[in-house]
Amino acid sequence: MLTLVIGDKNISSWSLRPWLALKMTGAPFEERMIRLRVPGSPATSAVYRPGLKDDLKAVNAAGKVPVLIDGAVKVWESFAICEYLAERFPEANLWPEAYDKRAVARAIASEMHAGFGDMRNELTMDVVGRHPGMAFSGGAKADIARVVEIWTECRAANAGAGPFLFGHFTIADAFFAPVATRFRTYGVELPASAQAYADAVLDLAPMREWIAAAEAEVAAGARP
Ligand SMILES: N[C@@H](CCC(=O)N[C@@H](CS)C(=O)NCC(=O)O)C(=O)O
Repeated sequence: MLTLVIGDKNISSWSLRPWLALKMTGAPFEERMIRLRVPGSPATSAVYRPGLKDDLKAVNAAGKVPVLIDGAVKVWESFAICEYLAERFPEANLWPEAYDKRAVARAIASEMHAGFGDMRNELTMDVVGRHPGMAFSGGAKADIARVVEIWTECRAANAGAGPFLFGHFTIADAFFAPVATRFRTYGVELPASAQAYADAVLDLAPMREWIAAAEAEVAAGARP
C-alpha cells in the first residue's frame, strides 16, 4: 500500500499535485496529513505551526511535504513523485503517449514547478477562500498571462482529444490544478477556452473530493 504524506488541503498546493495524479491512477493509497498551520489561522498567513519542522523532518530529511512512501522507497519533491507514479502505473498514461507532446507536457510542468513565483506569492492557495478584486503586481500579471498562454496553446493543439491540456488527464494538468483553484479564489477573469479548461479541472471527481475536504478542514479550524 502506498502512503502519501501531504499538508493541509486548503493551502498545500505542492501536496495537491501528486495527490491528484495518484488519485487519477485509481490505485488505493493511504493519506497522512501533517498540519502546516495552526487550525483557524488565515490561509494567507505565512506562519507555520510551532514544531512543524521536526514533524516534517521525521518523514523527509528535506523537511517538506509531499512525500510518497512505497515500501522501502521514499520519494519527495512533487515532480519526482509524479514521475515515479508515471513509471509505477504506466497504464494510467500520466504523460502523453506521443514523444513530442510528452516533451511539451514535461516542459510546462517543469515551468510550473520552477517558476511563477509572483503568482504563487500573491495568489496564495486558499481553496475555500474568495478574495476577488485584489490588485496584483506586474510580475503576477505576467505570470497569469503566461499560464493563460500555455493553457490556450495546449487546448488549441489538442482540441477534440478531451478537455485537458493534452486531451486526457496528464501530470501537466496535476501541476496546473492548484492554479485553477487560485484563479477561482482571486476571481481572475479568463478567456473562454482557459476558463473551460479550469472548469474541467475543478470538476474532476478527485478535485471535488479535495475541495470538499478543504472546506471541512477550514470549517473544523474555525470552530471555537
Ligand atoms: N519543491 C517542493 C516544495 C514543497 C513545499 O514547499 N512544501 C510545503 C507545503 S506546500 C512545505 O512543506 N512547507 C514546510 C516548510 O517549508 O517548512 C515540491 O515540489 O514538493
